[in-house]
Amino acid sequence: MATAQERVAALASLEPRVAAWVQDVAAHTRPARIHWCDGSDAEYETLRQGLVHDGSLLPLEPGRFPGCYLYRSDPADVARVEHLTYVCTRAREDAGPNNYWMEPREAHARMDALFAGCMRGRTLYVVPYCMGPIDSPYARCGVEITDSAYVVLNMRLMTRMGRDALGRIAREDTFVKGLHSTGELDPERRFIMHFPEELTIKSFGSGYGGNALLGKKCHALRIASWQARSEGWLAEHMLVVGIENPRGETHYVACAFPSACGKTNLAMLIPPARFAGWRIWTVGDDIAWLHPGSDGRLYAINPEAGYFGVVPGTNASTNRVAFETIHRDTIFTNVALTADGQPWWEGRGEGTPVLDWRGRPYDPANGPAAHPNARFTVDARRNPNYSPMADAPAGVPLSAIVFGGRRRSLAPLVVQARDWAHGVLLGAAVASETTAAAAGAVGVVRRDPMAMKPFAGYHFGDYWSHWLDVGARLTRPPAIFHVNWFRQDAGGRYLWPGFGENLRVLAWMLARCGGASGARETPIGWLPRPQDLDLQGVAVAPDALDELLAVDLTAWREELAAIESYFGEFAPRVPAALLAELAAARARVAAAR
Ligand code: SAT
Ligand code: MN
Repeated sequence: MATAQERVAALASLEPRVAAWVQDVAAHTRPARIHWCDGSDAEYETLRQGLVHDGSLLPLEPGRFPGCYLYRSDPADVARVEHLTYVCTRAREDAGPNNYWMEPREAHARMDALFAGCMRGRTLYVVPYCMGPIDSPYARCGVEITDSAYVVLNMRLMTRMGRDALGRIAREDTFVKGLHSTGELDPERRFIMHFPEELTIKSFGSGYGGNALLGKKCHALRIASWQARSEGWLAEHMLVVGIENPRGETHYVACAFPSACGKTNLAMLIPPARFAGWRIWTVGDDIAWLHPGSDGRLYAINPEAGYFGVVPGTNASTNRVAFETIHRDTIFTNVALTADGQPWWEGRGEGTPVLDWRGRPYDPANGPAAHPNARFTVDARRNPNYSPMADAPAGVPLSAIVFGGRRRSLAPLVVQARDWAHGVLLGAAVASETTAAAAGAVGVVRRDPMAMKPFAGYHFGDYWSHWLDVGARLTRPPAIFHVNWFRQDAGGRYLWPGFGENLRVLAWMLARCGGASGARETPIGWLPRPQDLDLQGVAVAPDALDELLAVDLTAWREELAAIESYFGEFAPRVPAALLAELAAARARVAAAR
């Protein structure tokens, strides 16, 4: 058997460009050791044991949660930090008003100063990874250098990581370089910098999720959206599901909702009793790369290989698939603990917390027991409904694209766009109440076009143009919809039950795609009439339904004016065709009574 040293040498010799970069980084960061990750089970086990040994991973009660561990992040490092996340393009305008921008030389200088000597006494891990099925022409590779073993474990679960990825990198012209150090976890010395023109990411000072697992938001969305624009495809913040009807036909749908708005729940939806014989197959729960196919349809792959989902609220009735999936081989981050060492979170439905997410004796006066952005990391193949098409190199053809936001009022349960360009308007106008997935105030309405506000790696005006261009290349484009599962009445009660019942809305959409269900035309698009939705067996009061499917023209007049002034922030790069769509929508609303 090869020694660890021989294995490293063999891996390094596979790819001299990576080896040269690793040497440069090591000379600057001064690690005590360098470890090239091969992605093997044995390596995973060794790293995991190391973290258990030093106390950073806590094994959970093995009877109910075999192979599960708890990781507590630094209490000041629990979410993405958008105000510290930059897109560093040579021309400021290319990053757009939707991104924080820094001049690339200055950004490199700042980051290099932070990285100088930062790995002294630590191990530098070289993490080669592939985003997307390893043999897909649409997949793209990267290498993350990190000094966090927790990051390595998560990258192993979230990406195709190790030897095969490195082999692919050796055959390709480019790879994304991601450099990460947890530093001292000092929020004052924390930055996540993107250099799309150099296919480079530098992230310092955070060990959390989207800040540190560089394959995820940094590569698969910010850098990839930039690459996608020049290569003619789309990198989107979307789940992808296959919806199989009782006749055995499966249609694929991609849905863009902001972080912590239920993408994972929808991706793993369990049909209500009324929909016996239907099945939902998960292709992905967070990110989709979309490519026009030679047949004029739009194809999706999921660049990820695991789920980094919100834990609180997950239980047998909200998301039984996720609930069962996370009972083995799962890393929990920032959940609470019961007396017998089980993970606990608000909405788990059983057990009592004794230690909160920070490891303190649980006291409700300190807030929730589990952090509201507590997460699970688990291999997607553990999901019993993992789509047999999830690893298909060509991806899956999309029948529909669904945008959505979390809005107490205004946006109806569902509306269908008139055509692709109108759908781009619906996507560009997405607004949502903020959630705990990002640092900052929760519950404030903000515009979040295509749910990409924190993730588009370039100017939104150019991004909308690109969406229109991609649509123009599709002879059989997916239909586009907008949904809002989060409507509330005056008393703050949800009007729609959500979760599995959302299939009723999805079924209407698919029937629309096949021309088989009714709708009424309104100034904001096509809405189902109450009789168009299958509501048998669901408790929605008739007046709640009326409210869910109403179009309040006065409110929409204001909304469209607000959208116009929002678009104004992106002038002069907002495409004329999008402004024309908006003007047409305003004219329709103005003409309606
Ligand atoms: O922290 S992550 O960016 O990975 C999760 C999310 O915000 O969707
Ligand atoms: Mn997300």
